[in-house]
Amino acid sequence: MSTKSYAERAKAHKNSAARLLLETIARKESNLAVSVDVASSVDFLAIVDVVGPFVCLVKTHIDILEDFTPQVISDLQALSKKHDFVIFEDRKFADIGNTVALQYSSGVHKIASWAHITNAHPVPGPSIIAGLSSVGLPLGRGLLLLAEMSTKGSLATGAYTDAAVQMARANQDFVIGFIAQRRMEPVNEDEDLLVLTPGVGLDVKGDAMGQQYRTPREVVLESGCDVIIVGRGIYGKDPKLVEDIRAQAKRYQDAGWAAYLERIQATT
Ligand code: UP6
Repeated sequence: MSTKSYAERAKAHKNSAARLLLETIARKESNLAVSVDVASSVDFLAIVDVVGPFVCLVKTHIDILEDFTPQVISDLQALSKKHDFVIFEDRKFADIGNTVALQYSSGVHKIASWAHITNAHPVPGPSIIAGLSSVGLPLGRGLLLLAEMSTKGSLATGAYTDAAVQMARANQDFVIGFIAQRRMEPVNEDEDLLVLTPGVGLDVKGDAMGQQYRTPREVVLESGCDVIIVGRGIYGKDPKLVEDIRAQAKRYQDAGWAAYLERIQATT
């Protein structure tokens, strides 16, 4: 369990993307990330604008947008400045180093040019980090490894998760942490690998396709995670119900922050 505040950790972190995230969390008193998984660019930008004040980070699946143009990225970047949030493209890279370097830098989406943070499955081994860092490290980007997943029957457990942690430890210039369900205990005081956790919901326990939800309190206080990632819990009723989305974002921000304060108090 981390005994340090986000602000203290920001000062000590060596990766600029991790520092930016930790500073933003501390400044906005929000460990909430919203995952904006909708297919229309208009809906996407409208939701980002509404949740922006309440979040430290916006998580995208940019390939979901059916009317994508590069203008969406310019608009997203403008909203990131307006509301002070970090951008994480949840690309879940999973190929050989040469291919992921091309997927990260090129194609229609040019992810490395705008996403402060992206992520990868450790399944190909350390070469996936070499490929992605060849593009992202010179740009000051950060990478998360999927050490665990929120889904029922996930294969990312046990020795696989342990190997992901070892891969992260060996590449801490570029790997800033994990997508996981719990904190991975550090080997020493200097190690600070962040844990961003999806599968968070206050009202339901799962969906019809294997997703499993835990509460912000379970995730942040009991499991020691750093950021709660919430998608449909915030905009699921109807992406056009702006007042409801705002209220839900505030509700999750408050729940995530209360759990963090309780954790810090419990450990000091
Ligand atoms: N996500 C998970 N579980 C994982 C990894 N990633 O749910 O282990 C991502 C999904 C989705 C978001 O791709 O974008 O987090 C969760 O959305 P939800 O809150 O609407 O279920």
